[in-house]
Amino acid sequence: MDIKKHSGFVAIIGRPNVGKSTFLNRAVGQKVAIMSDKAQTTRNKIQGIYTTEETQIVFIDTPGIHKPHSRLGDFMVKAALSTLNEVDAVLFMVNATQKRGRGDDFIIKRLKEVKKPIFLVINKIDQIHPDHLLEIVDDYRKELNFQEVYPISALQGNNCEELITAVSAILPEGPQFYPEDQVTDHPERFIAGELIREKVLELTREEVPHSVAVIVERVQREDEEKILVQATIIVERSSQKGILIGKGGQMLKTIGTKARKDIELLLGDKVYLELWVKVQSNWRDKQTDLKALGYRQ
Ligand code: GDP
Ligand code: K
Ligand code: MG
Repeated sequence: MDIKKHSGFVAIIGRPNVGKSTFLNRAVGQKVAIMSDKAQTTRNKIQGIYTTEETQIVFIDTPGIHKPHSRLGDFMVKAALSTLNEVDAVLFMVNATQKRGRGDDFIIKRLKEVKKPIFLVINKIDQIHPDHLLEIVDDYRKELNFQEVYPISALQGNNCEELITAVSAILPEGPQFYPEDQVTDHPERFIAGELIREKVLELTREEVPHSVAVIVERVQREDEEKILVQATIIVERSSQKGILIGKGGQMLKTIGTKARKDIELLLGDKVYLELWVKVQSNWRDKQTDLKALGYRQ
């Protein structure tokens, strides 16, 4: 007997830091979206692909919807909103440890116009007392109709399998879109750049804001054992360049070492990573620069 195959596209939406990337990475079992405790680290639509014999779910990690402050911000909001009309289901992720806020309400307003099944995913339940759960569910239920409600911990894994199974069940019957060993359709170059950016945000704390971008110029096999990766970190001010390089180059070295380890996991080979830092003021507002950096509309 043939196994019935279901496949489809599922958007994950939620305000910054609710745990979208963490869930996505857990679902596909590999690091495809960067995680950070700072808001708005995910800029592009990253597709994580979950494949079993019966199911293929192509997850789209939408950038957090927020009030735009620049061209890049505006781009991110538009990208997130357009995604909602192209998918088979939407996961609306909220943070169990925070009250419903303006960010959630902004999304709810948009979701009211979405005709696709919406799952309410209440994340970070590892941090709350179970008694509070019903209250949270009611609070969102009075705003929107949900297909189903799932309390999860993306970090610890609780209920994630169940959520994936429930989502699979409502996807249309049809062939799979991607080969089963493919977890993302983004080029490895892009992910490598995201991994470098993740380390920058992690290690520089408040000093270097989100104005940092990373361009991976080259990913090239050097010999049988080694892959050369060359990348440039772009900042807006020379003071930020100083911070990134650090005393005697120490900061850049640490960023490089940490990023290299992750890129080695990604590429499955030894990596030689060369990093540069370049100042380019106001890149966020220059349309041409955005295109050059790969943020296509
Ligand atoms: P995103 O902005 O929605 O993609 O959120 P991230 O996946 O980057 O997560 C933001 C922060 O929340 C990170 O520090 C995660 O480790 C943390 N986080 C995500 N999921 C959980 C969870 O289930 N429980 C706890 N305690 N923390 C979580
Ligand atoms: K984040
Ligand atoms: Mg994210």
